[in-house]
Amino acid sequence: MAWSNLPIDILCCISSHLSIVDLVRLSVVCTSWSFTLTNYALLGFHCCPSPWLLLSYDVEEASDTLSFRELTIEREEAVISVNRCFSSLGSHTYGRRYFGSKDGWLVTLDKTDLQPRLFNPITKVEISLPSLFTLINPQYAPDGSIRISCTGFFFYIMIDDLRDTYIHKFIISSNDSSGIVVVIYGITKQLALARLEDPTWVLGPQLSPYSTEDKQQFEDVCYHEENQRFYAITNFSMVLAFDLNGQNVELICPNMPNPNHRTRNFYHIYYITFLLGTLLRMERVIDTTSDSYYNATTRAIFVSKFVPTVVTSSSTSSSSSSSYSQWIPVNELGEYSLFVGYNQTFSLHHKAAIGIKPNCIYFADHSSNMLAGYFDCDVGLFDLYNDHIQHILHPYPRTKCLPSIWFTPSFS
Ligand SMILES: *[C@@H]1O[C@H](CO)[C@@H](O)[C@H](O)[C@H]1NC(C)=O
Ligand SMILES: *[C@@H]1O[C@H](CO)[C@@H](O)[C@H](O)[C@H]1NC(C)=O
Ligand SMILES: *[C@@H]1O[C@H](CO)[C@@H](O)[C@H](O)[C@H]1NC(C)=O
Ligand SMILES: CC(=O)N[C@H]1CO[C@H](CO)[C@@H](O)[C@@H]1O
Repeated sequence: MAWSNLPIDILCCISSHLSIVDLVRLSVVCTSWSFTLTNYALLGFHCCPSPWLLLSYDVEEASDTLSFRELTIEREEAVISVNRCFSSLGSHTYGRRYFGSKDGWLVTLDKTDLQPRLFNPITKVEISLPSLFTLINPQYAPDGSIRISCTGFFFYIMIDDLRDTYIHKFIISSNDSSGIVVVIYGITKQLALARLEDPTWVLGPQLSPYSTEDKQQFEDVCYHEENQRFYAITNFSMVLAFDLNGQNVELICPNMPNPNHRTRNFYHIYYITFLLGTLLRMERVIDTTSDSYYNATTRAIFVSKFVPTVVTSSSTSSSSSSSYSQWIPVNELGEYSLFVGYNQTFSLHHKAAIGIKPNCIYFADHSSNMLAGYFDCDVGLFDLYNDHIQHILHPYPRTKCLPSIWFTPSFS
């Protein structure tokens, strides 16, 4: 049989062992393979997922080029390797900041109309979301700043800084017309939701019915496909679940603040995700002793799994029963690794994915302050087997720049 006549099932099977880059190479071998692979999405071809890093020092806002670094392992250490570059992207990227999302999508955001878009750099498909100005409702001051009211106070922000200080993270459920995007935004890190084709954002669940801590704020959100709900965690470790309309809010875990959450020398960031049906919380401990705005460094990441309400009733009196939920430490992610940062948190299986170590948490940049455009250069991995931290990039002082983020290329 001629190579060009290989049955589709065999091509499909081969593709599942290839990286996306090799799959693209395969598609240009001959017209018949090209035809098959162009219709790839319909046939359900899947290549190996490979995490890429969009490095902040490769990002230039006034540029129509996007370049990603691949990850590999050399002598047991994770390193960044080949550069994958996409050029001539024009208005898809020009003047826009990137946020990670999922399944090959980036969220891009410009400064002037604050209108986020989902963009897939591989397929160049782009989907617009409503402008975040529909949410913020700013008042313009004569000096070019804007006034935003927040819990009875007013803040003044230069309009140019709004995007980089005020918008923290986007989490998407799916890319079809029923897809919902949640944004974490504002000084007090609140939630809002939009359907991909909606004209406006609507406010998400509020903390007030569940907690009286006014200093509480949302830190991360994840989406659970099976029960079609979002789960949001606050910096007091409280978890709320809500449906695709932001309704039917359920308190999953009450406040359980870590007393050391924010000390002079350390602060903690929570991330949340589901792995094999279990709700996991990652607590990233960041050392700020170097006392510099862009040198805060990750020292450890603790993973816990959520054990829902256990009802205990005392044997002496049946009326005295108490219920409690718990976070139980976990030091085994099986063959998986997790990726956290300015991104939707995600997990990859090390045998299914290319170039990653198992049982690790890969982390990327974060911000330890609210200064516009200052991010701590802090990219590396934490190995849960031996609590070893490896930094992939060395901290370097930077002036205004955008954070590095994880990305998994995909055709979907
Ligand atoms: C949560 O964040 C707020 C605002 O940054 C801060 O004032 C508060 O101390 C944090 N709470 C905890 C438990 O870290
Ligand atoms: C950041 O840390 C590096 C080494 O860890 C050091 O060389 C550099 O001077 C520090 N920069 C600042 C601004 O503190
Ligand atoms: C959304 O994702 C699905 C697969 O998850 C894909 O088939 C579809 O083409 C995507 N839609 C767009 C507009 O990219
Ligand atoms: C930019 C980026 O890192 N995006 C990743 C964030 O998380 C999703 C999974 O939810 C990955 O698929 C993305 O590639």
